[in-house]
Amino acid sequence: MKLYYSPGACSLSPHIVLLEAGLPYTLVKTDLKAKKTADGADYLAINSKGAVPALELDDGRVLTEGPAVVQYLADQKPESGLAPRAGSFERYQLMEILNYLTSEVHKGFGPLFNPATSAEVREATVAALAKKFDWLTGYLGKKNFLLGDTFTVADAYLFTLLNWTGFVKIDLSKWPALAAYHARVAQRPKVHAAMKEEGLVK
Ligand SMILES: N[C@@H](CCC(=O)N[C@@H](CS)C(=O)NCC(=O)O)C(=O)O
Repeated sequence: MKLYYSPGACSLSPHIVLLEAGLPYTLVKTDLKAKKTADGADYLAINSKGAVPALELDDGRVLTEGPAVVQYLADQKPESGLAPRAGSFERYQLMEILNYLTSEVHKGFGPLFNPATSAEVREATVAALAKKFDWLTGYLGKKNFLLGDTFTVADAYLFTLLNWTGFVKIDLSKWPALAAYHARVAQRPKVHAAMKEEGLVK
């Protein structure tokens, strides 16, 4: 399988999942502005939406949209526990939180990555994200991971999103439980390995 990624982007989530699941993969770095892969191929021909992640299977089929990609990967290694069994209530709870992360949290960061965003819009965007972080704090509660004691694909996604607070200068220490969660997940060997492969840590 090939994972099309950009360093530190939301594609870090499936990258972590590939490593946690122990699946073989190759990484293809993608220039999101130029819409070109590192070897000069037209990225729009791979994913016409122009966004990462995209997962290319060995038979050439391509799957996009982070929440779908990570569930596909987890289902290749059910014994990894990275996703509850398909069809179980717990699996719908995983989809519930993945959907929240993708539509409410991930997209909530959008204006903060746009250099044209005004100070007023930035302030409103940070205030809206703060409410999502409050909610996530309550949802996490005293659990180690989003769904309980087991690291799942949802944790790979939330970790990736919380990582962005550093880039956009949101002080995560205002949410001590999320900051502790982020630090805990960062220590997982496979998470560290993914960050290292993307050049995010030494
Ligand atoms: N709905 C997509 C969104 C993916 C997305 O927002 N990717 C960003 C990086 S985190 C991207 O590639 N942005 C560049 C672009 O859309 O042109 C998903 O969940 O996978």
